[in-house]
Amino acid sequence: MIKTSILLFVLVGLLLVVTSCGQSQPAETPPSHEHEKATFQVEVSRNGFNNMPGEFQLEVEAGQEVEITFVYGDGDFPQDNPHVIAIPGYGIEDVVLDKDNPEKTVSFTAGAGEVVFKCTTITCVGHTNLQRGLIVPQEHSH
Ligand SMILES: [Cu+2]
Repeated sequence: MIKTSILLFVLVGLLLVVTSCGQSQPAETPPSHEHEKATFQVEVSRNGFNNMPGEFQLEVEAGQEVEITFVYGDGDFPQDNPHVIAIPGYGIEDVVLDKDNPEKTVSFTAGAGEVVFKCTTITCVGHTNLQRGLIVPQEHSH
């Protein structure tokens, strides 16, 4: 009798395994809600971000992968004019741009809040023109 019980137990166990295997069909590919990566190129010069001395905005979507390529824009200046770009809100610091480092790409996932980027070296010419870069998540509808 005990043997029969054990046999039954094993059989039921096997049945459960088989059933659960049957249920774990590969799921259908879920519809893609992935946002396309946002890529930007931003020239950094004594005249501001993309020559805009005031506020300069990059519009993104929350949750979106963002890639920003900063390009040194003071190559026409008689002296080297190094800039150090930081996006503290995304843990990005010390993006050095100068004649020897004309281009640098950073990437991050956009959050829901507005984040500032700016030049942190106080020795560059045009420093005050490089303090109001903003990464702004936009409301969007599907
Ligand atoms: Cu600067």
